[in-house]
Amino acid sequence: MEEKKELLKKKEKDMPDPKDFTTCDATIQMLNKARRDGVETAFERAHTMKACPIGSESACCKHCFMGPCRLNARDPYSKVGVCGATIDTIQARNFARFVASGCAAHTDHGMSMLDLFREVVNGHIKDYRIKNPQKLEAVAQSIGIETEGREMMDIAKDLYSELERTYTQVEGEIPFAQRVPPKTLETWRKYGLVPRGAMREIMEMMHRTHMGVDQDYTNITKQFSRTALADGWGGSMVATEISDILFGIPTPVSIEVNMGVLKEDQVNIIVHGHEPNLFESMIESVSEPSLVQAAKAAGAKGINLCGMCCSGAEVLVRHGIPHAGNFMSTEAILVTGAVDAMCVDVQCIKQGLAKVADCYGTKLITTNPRCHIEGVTHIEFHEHTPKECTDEVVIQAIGRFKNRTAKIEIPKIKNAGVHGFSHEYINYMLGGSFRGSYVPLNDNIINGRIRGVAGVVGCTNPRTKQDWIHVELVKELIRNDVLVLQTGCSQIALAKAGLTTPEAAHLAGPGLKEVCETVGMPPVLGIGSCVDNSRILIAASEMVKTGGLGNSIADLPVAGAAPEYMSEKAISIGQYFVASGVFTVFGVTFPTVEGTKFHKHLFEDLEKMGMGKWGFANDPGEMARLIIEHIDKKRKALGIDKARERQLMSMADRRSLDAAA
Ligand code: NFS
Ligand code: SF4
Repeated sequence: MEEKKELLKKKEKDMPDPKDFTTCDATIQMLNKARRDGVETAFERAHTMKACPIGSESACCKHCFMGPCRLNARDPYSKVGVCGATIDTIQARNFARFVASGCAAHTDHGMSMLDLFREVVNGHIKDYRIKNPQKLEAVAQSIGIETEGREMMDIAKDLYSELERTYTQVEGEIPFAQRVPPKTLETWRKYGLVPRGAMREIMEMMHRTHMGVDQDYTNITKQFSRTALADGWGGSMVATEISDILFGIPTPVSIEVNMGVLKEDQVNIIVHGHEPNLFESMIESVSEPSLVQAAKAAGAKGINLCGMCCSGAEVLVRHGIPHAGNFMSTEAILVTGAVDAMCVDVQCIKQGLAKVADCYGTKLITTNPRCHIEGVTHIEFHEHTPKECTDEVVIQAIGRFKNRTAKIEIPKIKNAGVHGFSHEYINYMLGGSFRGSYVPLNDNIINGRIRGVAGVVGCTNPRTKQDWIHVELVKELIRNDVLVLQTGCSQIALAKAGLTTPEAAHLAGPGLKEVCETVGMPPVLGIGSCVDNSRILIAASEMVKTGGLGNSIADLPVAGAAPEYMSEKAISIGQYFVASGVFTVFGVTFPTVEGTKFHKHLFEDLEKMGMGKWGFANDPGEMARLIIEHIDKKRKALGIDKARERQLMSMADRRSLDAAA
C-alpha cells in the first residue's frame, strides 16, 4: 500500500506542468483541478505511454499470423517480413488501411444523413423537413437533374437515388465527380482514380491490403487515393450537402466559445460527436416547455445546451449554439463538475470520458447503435422518433442537476467570434447578392493582395501542446497575406485565440488586412465540421472555374494543413486533398520512414503526376514556410508573382512617404 502511494507520488512528481500540455487556459485550470481531485486524463496517459517507435513510422505489419513482422526503421531495406513484404509494401498497406477506416467513418456518417433524407422525402419522418429548397435545387442541378417546373419532392426523390450511387454504385463515376474541374478529372481518369461507390472502394482497399495481394506501393497508392476521393467528393460532400438541405446553409453568426459558456445555475448539457440530427433534436428538447418547467422546478434558471468537437462546430455555424471546446478538452470540461449530461454519438469519443464522468457524477450517455461504451448508459436515438432519446437525456440531466454533489468550478473564459462561412456565403460576401461570385477573390489573389489560401484543419493531439501549432501557424500565415479557411477542432483553437473576429484583421499582412476591412470579414474563416472540408473542395473548384488561376486545382496558390491531427479520418482527408491537387502538411508525426521509396512517392512523385503532395513539419514556423513557399511557387508558375512584388513595393513606397511626412 505504502509502496503504491510512493509510486503515485513519484508519478505525479515526474508529470509535467499542465502548461506544458496545452495553451488553452481553461483546460490548464481544469487539469490542475483534476490533479487535486486525483483524476487522470489523456494528457497524462500520453506522457506515460511512450509511442512505439516502430509503429509510429509504420515499419511493422500484422496483416497475417506468420507475423507480426517488425522491420528496422533505421535501416529499412535491411530486412523484409516473413512473406517477403518490403518496407514500402508494409507502409503503403498500413497507410491504405488508415484511409479506408477514415473514409468509412465519413461515408457511414454521410450515408446516415442520406438515410434520414430518404425517410423525410418518403414522408416517413415528420420531425425533420427540407429547410432549404434552393439548396436542394442547386445540388440537383450540379449533377444534371432537371429542376425546371418540377415539384420539390420529385426533385428530392431523384436527388436521393442519384446520391445513393455515391455509396453503392458498382461501376462508373460518383455523381459529384461532375463538380471536379475538367483538368483535375482528366488526371484522375488517367490514373484510374475516379471513385465508384465508396462501399466498393473500401472493400477493394481491404482486399488489396490482405496478405499476399497488392505488393506494389505505387499501385496501392492509386487505390487509396481513389478511396480517399470517395470520401472527399463522395461521403463527406453528401453529408454536407444533405445537412444544408435539411438544416439550412450556414451564414455567419457571432458565437461564444470556451468553457465559460457553462452556467453554474443552469442544467448544462453537452453534445459531442458528429451527427447533426441528434443535435437538431436536442435543440428541440431543451426548448420543450414541459422540460424547461421541470428544470426550473429542480431549481435551475434554465437549460444550457453547448456543443463540443465537430457536432459543436456544425451547429455553431447553423444555429449559433455556444461551443465549449475541442477534442483535447472533452475530459477536462467534465472536471468543472458543472456538466449535468454529456450526450455522444459517433467518432472521437474517448473511452476515458467514462471514468471522468463517473468521478463527477456527470451522466455520460451514448446514443448511436454504432457506439456503446462499456459501463455507460445507452439511450438509443431513432430518427423516426428522435425526441424520445433527447427528451430522456434532458430528464437525466435535470436529475443530475438536482442531486449535484461535485464541487463546481467553471473557468471564467469565453471568447467571441464569427463563424459560418459556407462556400455559398463566401460567394455572396465577396460579390454581393446580385453579383455573387468568386471573381473578387480571384482578382485579389491575382493582384497580390491575397497571396493565397490555406485550409488549416483537424484535431488536437496530446502528443503536442494543445492548440499551440494551430494558432502560431495561422498567425504566421495571415501575417503573410494568406487567407485561412478552417474546420473542425482547429477552428475552435483559433476561436479561443480570438482570431475569428473581424478585428483580428490587424494581425494580417497589409494586403489581406485591406480585403478583410473592405468586406468586414475575419482573416480566418470558420466553415464547420470535418465533413465540411468538402466545402473547401467546392470553393477550390469555383476558383478554378472563375478563371485566371490555372486549369486545375493543382495550379491554384493554395495549401492545406492538419498541424495536430490524431485520427485516421485526418489521413483520409489529407489524401483526398493531395489527390485533388493540394499541397498538404501534417504535424506531430507521420506514418512513414523517411528516405524510403513510399515516403518519396507521397512527398514528391504524386505532384509530378499532376496531383498535390504531402509535407511534414513539427514547428509552426517551418510549417508556414513550407506553405508560403508552395504558394509562391504556384504564383510564379501562373505568372502572377510580379503583381505581388509590385504590391509590396508600393507598400514600401507608402511607408517611406509616411516616414518623410
Ligand atoms: Ni475531425 Fe471531428 Fe476533432 Fe479531429 Fe475528431 S472531432 S471529424 S477527427 S478530433 S477534428
Ligand atoms: Fe509479416 Fe507478411 Fe504477414 Fe505482414 S503479411 S505479418 S509482413 S508475413
